[in-house]
Amino acid sequence: MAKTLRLIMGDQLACDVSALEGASENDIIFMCEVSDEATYVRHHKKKIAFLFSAMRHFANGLQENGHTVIYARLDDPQNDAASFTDALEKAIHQQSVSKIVTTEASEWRVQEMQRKWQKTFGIPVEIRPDTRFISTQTEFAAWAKVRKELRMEFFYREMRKKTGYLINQDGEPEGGEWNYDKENRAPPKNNMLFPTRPLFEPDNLTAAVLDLVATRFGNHFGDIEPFNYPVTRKDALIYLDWFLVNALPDFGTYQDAMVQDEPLMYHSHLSGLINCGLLDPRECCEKAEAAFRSGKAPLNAVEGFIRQIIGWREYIRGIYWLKMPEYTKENALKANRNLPDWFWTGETQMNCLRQAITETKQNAYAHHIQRLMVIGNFAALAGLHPEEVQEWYLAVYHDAYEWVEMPNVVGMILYADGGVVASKPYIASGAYISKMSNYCDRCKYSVSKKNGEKACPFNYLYWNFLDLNREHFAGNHRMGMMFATLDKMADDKREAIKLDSERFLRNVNSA
Ligand code: FAD
Ligand code: DLZ
Ligand code: SF4
Repeated sequence: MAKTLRLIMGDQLACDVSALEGASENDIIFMCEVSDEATYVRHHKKKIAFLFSAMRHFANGLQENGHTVIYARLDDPQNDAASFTDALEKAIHQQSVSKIVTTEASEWRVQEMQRKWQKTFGIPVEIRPDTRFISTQTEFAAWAKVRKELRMEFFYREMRKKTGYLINQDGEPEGGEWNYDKENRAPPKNNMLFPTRPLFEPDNLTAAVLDLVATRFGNHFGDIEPFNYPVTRKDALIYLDWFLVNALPDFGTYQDAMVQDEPLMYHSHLSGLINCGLLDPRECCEKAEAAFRSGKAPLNAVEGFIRQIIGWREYIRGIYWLKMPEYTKENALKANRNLPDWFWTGETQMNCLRQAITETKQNAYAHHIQRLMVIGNFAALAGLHPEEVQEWYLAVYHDAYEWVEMPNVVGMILYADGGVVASKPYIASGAYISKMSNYCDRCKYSVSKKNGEKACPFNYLYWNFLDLNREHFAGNHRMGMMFATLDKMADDKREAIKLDSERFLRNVNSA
């Protein structure tokens, strides 16, 4: 009997994903581990292990609920398919499939494949929208079309109205303001104690995946052990509920703070779970709003958290689909330096970068301000090539998929899109990192020194960046003050900045 095959990809692990709508007993649900997905960039070992384990648990759950699931494991000797297309071709022939139902892939690269399947396989392929996002691509494009500047803040307000999150009975934003970001910038206090996270011991299934990944992808970046991520819907919900009670109340205030050897602080660590489908963005926001309404978390924390999800996350996705495929090649500032070697080892004497990259290596995670104002800030100031930076961010984080990584890198940290995402570059000298962290106390470089071999490199690179890119930012009113300060500097000071920057960048691998 001819059958319908429903494909579920590794970031579609939700029971209500559109490809499963209307599934009947006769249908085959197909999932596959394929080497191309793990190697088109050499993903962190923990990311591959996380997804394979989550996929296998998800498949078991579907089977327990009575579905017929065909699951191609990477270590199955019969599975020689390298790509989704190869794997599907094999399954179609083996199972006499007459139709494919799939949810649109989250990435351009995979959507290109999906668009070809109908012709390649000669059977109908139904590509359904991904309803897990709050805004559709059409909605975003319509919003963007009538605006000169695509600022997140205004899109976010539309999302607040659409969802009704933190909107009071009069239709006004809760507390009278749309955005409480100004209350979310406290530096860390001394000797802060952060709540201890629940850890999820690997079960037999996860242990087998860890062995597989260690064997097949042992030469990829990152540590595989210890591995204690939640990998099931049940554990993901435990993790979310833990966050709401133990970390959300302080999430807002210390959102921009960084502390030595504290990789998570009050951050949710939910991005990987949301992006792969184990958690729904709406349920995260609704539970956070309930915490506010019952007096368990303050408004600045809950608004901040909801803004990250329905504001930044949705906006970033909108930009990706609006600007692809050209977006990947953007390089407005003509940055062309290679990534320093220590991006792959963490072995640099700049403590802020050593911390952020070492934690990335250990956990496949760094929190937002480390990604933005330490690693990203450095990448912009040092003029690293956007495509190399994109590849790095896509490979090293467990939550990374091109749709979310690319606009954050191209638009937010590198200003490579010429100002679509950011109205001015997110750059700062060492003073910012010193104010927002306790990293500088443990650094070989001195944050108070502006020039010379011992000076914090962020200090001179910051002014050097402005000097080098002066023409590009000439008409940018938000940067007028920065250039006025630069212009007031004595000539010998500006010369020292230039020479320090050149010396540092020449020897960047040993910095
Ligand atoms: P929290 O700080 O607890 O925030 C809550 C949630 O808000 C996150 O889980 C995430 O879903 C969402 N969120 C917050 N900021 C953003 C943002 N800028 N874009 C999209 N979603 C956001 N996030 C990814 O999910 N995947 C990526 O590949 C990724 N790459 C990034 C690259 C750069 C250069 C930068 C600056 C940011 C990137 N982010 C990415 C966004 C953000 O840093 C991570 O979502 C966040 O650090 C994940 O940790 P968390 O779950 O503890 O987040
Ligand atoms: C990231 C990833 C990896 C490493 N491996 C697989 C895989 O073997 N099978 C799979 O279905 N998905 C995997 N993924 C996630 C996909 O890369 C992701 O679903 C697509 O890129 C979405 O466009
Ligand atoms: Fe980073 Fe500079 Fe501080 Fe060192 S002194 S930790 S390089 S900001």
